[in-house]
Amino acid sequence: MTGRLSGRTALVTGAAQGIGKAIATRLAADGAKVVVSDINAEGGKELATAIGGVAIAADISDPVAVKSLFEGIAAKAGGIDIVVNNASIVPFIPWDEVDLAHWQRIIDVNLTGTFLVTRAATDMMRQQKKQGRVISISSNTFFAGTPNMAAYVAAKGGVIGLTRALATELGKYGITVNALTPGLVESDGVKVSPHNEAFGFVEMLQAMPGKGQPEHIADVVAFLASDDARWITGQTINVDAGMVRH
Ligand code: NAD
Ligand code: 4PL
Repeated sequence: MTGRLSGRTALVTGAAQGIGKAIATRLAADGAKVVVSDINAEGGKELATAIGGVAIAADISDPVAVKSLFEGIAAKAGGIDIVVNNASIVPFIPWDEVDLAHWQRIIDVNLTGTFLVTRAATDMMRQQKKQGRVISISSNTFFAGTPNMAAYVAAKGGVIGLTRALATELGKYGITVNALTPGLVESDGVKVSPHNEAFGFVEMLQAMPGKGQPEHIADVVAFLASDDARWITGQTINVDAGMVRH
């Protein structure tokens, strides 16, 4: 397929469902060869088959699994041009129930997992001596201070910090590093969680009516992955129908 991403290989983590699935589908439609990765191996395989991609299962919080993910990418895709850090746990947990075990699990997956994948992906990009794209999915909860997800909000702030620092260090290699902050999105995960009850409140705060959809996020990721976004780096693009302004 030809498109603005033809000839590029993209890794999308957490791509078996929700926003990650929409991102993988959109990047494939733009012509990219997509590596669909998820801790859910079955869901990943199903999507890879549907979009003509390659499925490689991995828990991004496990350094051994991330190492074998990138061995698989080298063997099956020959390299990587675009990495989309999308995999996360999206908890709903009041502060009084946040203990050390919860905190550590959320930081391990949502922040350290993003580090592990980004470490390996940018090393691979630099070996190829080509331009690269790092795109990480943060959340507008970092701006809003949304309740019932304190560890999540802290981890998402960490992703923005990593984005800002890494952009400076990797610019000279032609690698751009950016983050997106979606607002509440009606993803597969959100639909079956208490967050699904928040749409009324969130829509009241949005400048535009409607429920956020995975495709609203995927379309902006596709732009950041494209050559049109070559002069954008270190930025956080807020995609939430104007719920917050930053
Ligand atoms: P979701 O729960 O529907 O899907 C998340 C996917 O990540 C699942 O397929 C899951 O198996 C996978 N995953 C979870 N832990 C993993 C791990 N350790 N290793 C590999 N894969 C793992 O979530 P979603 O709503 O589509 O969210 C996707 C991204 O968007 C997340 O980073 C989330 O924080 C962010 N986000 C979501 C919303 C929202 O309202 N849905 C808003 C802002 C940001
Ligand atoms: C506004 O990232 O951005 C609920 C759940 N509400 O995960 C999020 C808002 C949630 C969000 C998010």
